[in-house]
Amino acid sequence: MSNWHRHLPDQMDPANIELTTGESLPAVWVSHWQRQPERKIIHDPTAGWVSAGDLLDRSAVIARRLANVGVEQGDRVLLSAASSIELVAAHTAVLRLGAVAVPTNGAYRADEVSHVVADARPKVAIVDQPEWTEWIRSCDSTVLVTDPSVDLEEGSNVRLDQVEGRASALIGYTSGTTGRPKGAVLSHRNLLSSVRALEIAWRWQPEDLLVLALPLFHMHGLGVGLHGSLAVGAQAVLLPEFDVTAVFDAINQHEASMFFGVPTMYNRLVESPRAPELNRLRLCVSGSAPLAADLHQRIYEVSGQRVLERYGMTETVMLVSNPYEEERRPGAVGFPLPGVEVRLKGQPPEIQVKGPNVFQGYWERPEANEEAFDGDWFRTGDLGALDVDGYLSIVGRAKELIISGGFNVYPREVEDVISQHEAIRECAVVGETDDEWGEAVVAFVVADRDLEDDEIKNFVGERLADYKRPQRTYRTDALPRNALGKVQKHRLKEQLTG
Ligand code: MCA
Ligand code: AMP
Repeated sequence: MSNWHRHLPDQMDPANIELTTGESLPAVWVSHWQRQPERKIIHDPTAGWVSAGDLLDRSAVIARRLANVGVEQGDRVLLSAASSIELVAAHTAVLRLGAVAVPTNGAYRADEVSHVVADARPKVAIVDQPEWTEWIRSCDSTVLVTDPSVDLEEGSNVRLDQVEGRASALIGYTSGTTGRPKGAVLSHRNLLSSVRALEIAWRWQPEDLLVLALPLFHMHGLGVGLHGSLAVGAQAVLLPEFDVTAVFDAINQHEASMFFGVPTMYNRLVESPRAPELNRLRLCVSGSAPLAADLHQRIYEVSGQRVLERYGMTETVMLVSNPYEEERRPGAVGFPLPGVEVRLKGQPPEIQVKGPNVFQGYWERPEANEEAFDGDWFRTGDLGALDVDGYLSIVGRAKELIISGGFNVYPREVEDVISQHEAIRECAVVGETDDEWGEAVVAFVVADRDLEDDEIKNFVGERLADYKRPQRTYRTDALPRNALGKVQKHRLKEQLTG
């Protein structure tokens, strides 16, 4: 299925769509910056606005500093910090140098950080949490750790913006069924073709101003929000954390036109007495987790805003989107974006995808790559259905995954940690339907003794990111298993709903 025309403005011919011509992300960004150096492009609450010319200069300085400590094309640079202009300058510098950004979730604890460091082997880490220095160095003492100002000595001139579209730009860590995150390697072409498709489909214009409260260490905030704004030559206002009042204030103060968020954010925005202010925006987009049809409707009722839901993945950037002009159908994710082809294969039908947006494969994981592709189709692990009008819906997941507030949690990773607890004999982790988080992580345990409510939560929180902590723990005498001894998680979920 590739009915891209559903996304195109009337006069645009699908045959003439050229998403990339082999250029890199920074080549596109820099061409905007050079053309209008005085234009204000990114705002953060501490530094105010940065102009295109300033970002051009600042990213060049940082690129020279990184080059001076030995970072070369293809080398990895880990980045993890709250959103700020400093972080944007560092990220764009890494890409201008031809190095590969490894954005890393700031909620990670020591073991999770060590895993990324050991796997990606970055030359430099740019981080804003002091304890990460110790965690990174104890894993690999050769990594140079610096804060987002990247206050290093500047070397001589280096050639910037030289990489080609097929070069690697970013490694996004995402887990598989094994629970240990794998690095999805995305090229400049992958990332650029996806934002070009969104530019067309969402009518993204240089006049647009995006309120960006998503973290810049996952694809949604970074690969869509930031890269898109820079590639279009539009503006973005960064919020270092999501706060309902700050979002509405930013919409008003900056006369914003767009907001991108996960359903949990919309759930909080719609509860606010200021919810009608959402109608000042030209476009509200939701993704990363299913947007409940009744939340979609509630937002419309209080604000007149029809949220546009889209579907993406770290490995594929953005895949499918509701149309801008036709009906934005609640409960559906819409049509494949320009350049993207989608098919449903197997029983139950799995969503498979190909296109210039599909990643290069998992970093140093040949076996995982074998499993992830069916010929040249990438297997998303999501289950889909098409309605009579051709809208795609996500109806389930073939992969074991919990999505809590837009963050992915792999049950196996949490189970491995709970199993280390001295009182636990066995455990199983599942997602429980939850009004605020979409799904909440919960644990079923067979334990030797009574457990305090927060005991497992705190035990996991010391070892894994806070959003992976089980919000509730249920004690049971035995876990339901099939004849082969495999835990029947669907039966545990039935207990929760029944
Ligand atoms: C925070 N907490 C969470 C989560 N976030 N617990 C479960 N799930 C979460 N997602 C914990 C906090 O540690 C805290 O614990 C308590 O919940 C309440 O914190 P609060 O301050 O209310 O939360 P918050 O800091 O406001 O965070 C909520 C959030 C955040 C803004 C919705 O989760 C978020 O930024 N989500 C976006 C994730 C995202 O960018 N996903 C894109 C992935 P305690 O009270 O014990 O201290 S990319 C992707 O999926 C693909 C490509 C796609 O399609 O986009
Ligand atoms: P990630 O690995 O963080 O990139 O998460 C990708 C996964 O998020 C997809 O495989 C889907 O399961 C899920 N996802 C993203 N967008 C949506 C959406 N609009 N509705 C339902 N699930 C979504």
